Amino acid sequence: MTTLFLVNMLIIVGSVSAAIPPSEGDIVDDDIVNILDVLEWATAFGSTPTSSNWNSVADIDGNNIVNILDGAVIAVNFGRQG
Ligand SMILES: [Ca+2]
Ligand SMILES: [Ca+2]
Repeated sequence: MTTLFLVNMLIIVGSVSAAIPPSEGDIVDDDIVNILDVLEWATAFGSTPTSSNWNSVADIDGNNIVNILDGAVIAVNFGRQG
């Protein structure tokens, strides 16, 4: 009974956390935070909405500039898989 309950909880928790949203660093939305997301962020680095290299998804904290704070979110979540 208790074991079955725990297994069910793990399944529920696992399914809820299966996908990583772009807001947690998965800019290239493939459910893993890796070098591709870093490259996408680096390409947009320093950009604002009027820049030719602007990428709204890379602006993770939504302050209209892609900078080190957005990169920090990627760094914190680097290696995570959904
Ligand atoms: Ca990714
Ligand atoms: Ca930002």
